[in-house]
Amino acid sequence: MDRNKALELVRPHLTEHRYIHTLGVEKAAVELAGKYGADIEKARIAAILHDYAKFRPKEEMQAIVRQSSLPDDLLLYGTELLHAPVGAMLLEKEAGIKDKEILSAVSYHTTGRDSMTLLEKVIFLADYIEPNRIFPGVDEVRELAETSLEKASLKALQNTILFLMKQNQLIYPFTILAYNGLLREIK
Ligand code: DGI
Ligand code: FE
Ligand code: FE
Ligand code: FE
Repeated sequence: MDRNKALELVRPHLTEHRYIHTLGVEKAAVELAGKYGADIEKARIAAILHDYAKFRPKEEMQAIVRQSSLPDDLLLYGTELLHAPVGAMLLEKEAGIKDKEILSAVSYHTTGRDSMTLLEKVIFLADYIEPNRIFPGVDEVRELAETSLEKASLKALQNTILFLMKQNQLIYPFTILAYNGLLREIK
């Protein structure tokens, strides 16, 4: 899949705001891939595709989780998480994307997981630091991203976990496993 095909594929599924975010994730992912030695073209395509399912109705995403091999415990943590694994599933089934590295980077871009691959880290972090993001703490993560993919990803996860806790939101176990995994890698 080339860049234009990927952009054509996602454009009808995204709002203007989310499309601009997607282009920002592409830029950040290409930079991170270059800096840390990931496959630049895979990072580009995974970044463009990462929020493919963001606007699917939640009932549709829940039905896909139930009908597919995706873990059913995803249904117990709110609906915001679902667009990542469901997006990977739909990209494979609807759009014929076969590259497992790209699909797993899409699948884990929201929560992360234990022992993340290089490409998974690149997309996870690019989604967090892309140039249009403005939330508190993002500049600190951008600075860490200059020197360490793992330290920056860990800080992003810590911020997300703290944010979720302050809002009394459930934390998906993969989010915690990603945190533990990165901390172990750094130590
Ligand atoms: O899709 P984006 O907005 O670009 O970013 P994203 O895919 O990282 O999704 C961010 C959302 O996901 C945000 O609302 C927080 C939520 N989230 C991330 N980890 C968890 C989570 N929500 C729950 N309930 N539990 C998690 O572990
Ligand atoms: Fe997302
Ligand atoms: Fe299932
Ligand atoms: Fe995103």
